[in-house]
Amino acid sequence: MAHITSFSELADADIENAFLEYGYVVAPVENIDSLEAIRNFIVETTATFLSIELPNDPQSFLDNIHQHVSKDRLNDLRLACINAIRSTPWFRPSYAALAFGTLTSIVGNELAMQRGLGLSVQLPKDGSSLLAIHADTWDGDSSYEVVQWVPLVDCFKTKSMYILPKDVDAVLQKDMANGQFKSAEDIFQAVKDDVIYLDVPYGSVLLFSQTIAHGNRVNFEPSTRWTMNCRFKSVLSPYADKKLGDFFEPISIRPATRLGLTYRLPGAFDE
Ligand SMILES: O=C(O)CCC(=O)C(=O)O
Ligand SMILES: [Fe+2]
Repeated sequence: MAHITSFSELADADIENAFLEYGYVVAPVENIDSLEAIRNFIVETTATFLSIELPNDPQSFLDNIHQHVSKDRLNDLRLACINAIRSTPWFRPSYAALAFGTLTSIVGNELAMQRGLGLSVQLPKDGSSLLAIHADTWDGDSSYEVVQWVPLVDCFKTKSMYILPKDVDAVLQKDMANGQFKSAEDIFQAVKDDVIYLDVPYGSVLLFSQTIAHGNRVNFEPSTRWTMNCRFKSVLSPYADKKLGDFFEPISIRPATRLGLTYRLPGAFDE
């Protein structure tokens, strides 16, 4: 085994540097069985909701769901999936397993995980459930949070989300401070030639810093987008509006921290 002589050799330099340079990384999932279980669960819940037979090909079923559901029933379908996820205890551990090594490199090994997972379903050419350009920190999220974004179908171009390059984002945030924009659409128009639509095929996971402006537009691909998202943060890092206990749940706390959190100095030392 190589003799370690610097702390940087103990880190996963490629992942750390990529995350710092771009504000995101796309990595292969670390546990494909968990990903398949997650996708099958969503397929089964969807087939039950729509009263249709279980398909042989889950990917093509999800990609083509717009042939079975209209946009006025889409939110009910989404909520049926979210409720089914909520009452399935294996779902969140499986979700965390998809990128646990990468999360450890980027966030740490003592983690808090969002309790309620997000699911986004976007039918082709449907503008009804879009997220305008934003950074979650503008609206009360802590800058220590990272979003784990998992596609259940291949996501690319407008079937995916976009993020700003870090240098463009830095200029944007300065211009925003100068009060230059009247609306989110104004902001988007100013940066629309610079946004990067992320290429995240099924079988990979995107981890991004929600301090950098991002969002989505109408899906102009001929297939439906299905993606999940969930926030992770280092359990002892500062919280903003979303608190430990209600929004976040600790999922890994090491024994020394457990001892530290419950330790009380003997009375005499407090005085
Ligand atoms: O999924 C998207 O298109 C955007 C997701 C997002 O804004 C978030 O997870 O913070
Ligand atoms: Fe966001």
